[in-house]
Amino acid sequence: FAPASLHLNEVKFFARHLKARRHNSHKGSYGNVAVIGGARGMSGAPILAARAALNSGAGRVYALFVEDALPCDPGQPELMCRPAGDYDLDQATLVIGPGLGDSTAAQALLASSIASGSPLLADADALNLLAADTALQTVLAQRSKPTVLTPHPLEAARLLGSSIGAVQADRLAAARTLAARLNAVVVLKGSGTVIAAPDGKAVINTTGNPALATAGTGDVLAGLCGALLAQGWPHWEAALAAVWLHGMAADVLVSEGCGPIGLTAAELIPAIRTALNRM
Ligand code: NPW
Ligand code: AMP
Ligand code: MG
Repeated sequence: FAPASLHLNEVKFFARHLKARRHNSHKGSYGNVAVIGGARGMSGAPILAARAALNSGAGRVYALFVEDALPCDPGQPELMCRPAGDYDLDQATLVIGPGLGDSTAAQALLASSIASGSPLLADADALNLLAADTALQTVLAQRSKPTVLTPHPLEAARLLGSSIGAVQADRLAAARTLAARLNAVVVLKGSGTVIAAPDGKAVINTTGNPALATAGTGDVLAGLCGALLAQGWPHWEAALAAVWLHGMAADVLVSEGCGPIGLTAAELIPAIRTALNRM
């Protein structure tokens, strides 16, 4: 059956999931996000995801490093940066994968995250590790907590055991197959991002542009979606709204002359915050 397209009206409808900021609320009211990644040479990826989560309303955000934990992020000192082994994975919505690498420690963190009782978003290297471990795929498919996977076409191809060409030739089928097989909401990224659920429903996003074709924008999307999950959004709506807002932020920035050439992933973050508040 045909997919729906995602338009502003639907997104305004989702806004009911935005938690009202009650006068007597506190940081504990808006959820914890723990981003897990940051192998050597890729600390930027979890920092971008963690900054995106913080600026998208999560009450507390941890950046957990698989190796060489940064003492802090001087550009965003609100983040709590620490070694991943020092954190109880049941205490937060988990965003695992940005810059995670493929070390034994990374594999163990992915297995523990999947086994945790926390909502989970897996991206980037977490998906590559998952692609190489069919037993872990079975465990993932049995999770009872919300699971969101955000592959780009090559990550999707690795999970499907196919090629970028095959994924791109039928993006809807690729996203639906993965969603059904892994029992997760799947966000197949790229121009016309497809969001698919295990029951076969699927939506094609209408926002976004090639300004997003730059390093780190996927990491920002992961952090944004993690923040919505942590604030209590159901995972289908969180994935739809995150993809829509991420693309809308890029569209606004391009209209202001900040792209399509040279937009950076970090610049997306305040634009996402504005789009979220306007929503
Ligand atoms: P090509 O070039 O066409 O053959 P990889 P990665 C394809 C971290 N990062 N349509 C494309 O293939 C990430 O979080 C760290 C079609 C492309 O070359 C990961 O952990 C950063 N094809 C790790 O790096 C910032 C598409 O996939 C290839 C496509 C590796 O992630 C950067 C890339 O896939 C990065 O986020 C599309 N729409 N999109 C940091 N600052 O620390 C992608 N492809 O080889 O898995 O590498 O995505 O860069
Ligand atoms: P990643 O490859 O993980 O860094 O993710 C890239 C992000 O940018 C995803 O959200 C993609 O959907 C988005 N993106 C990349 N290229 C385009 C494009 N040409 N049009 C729209 N969105 C794009
Ligand atoms: Mg990525």
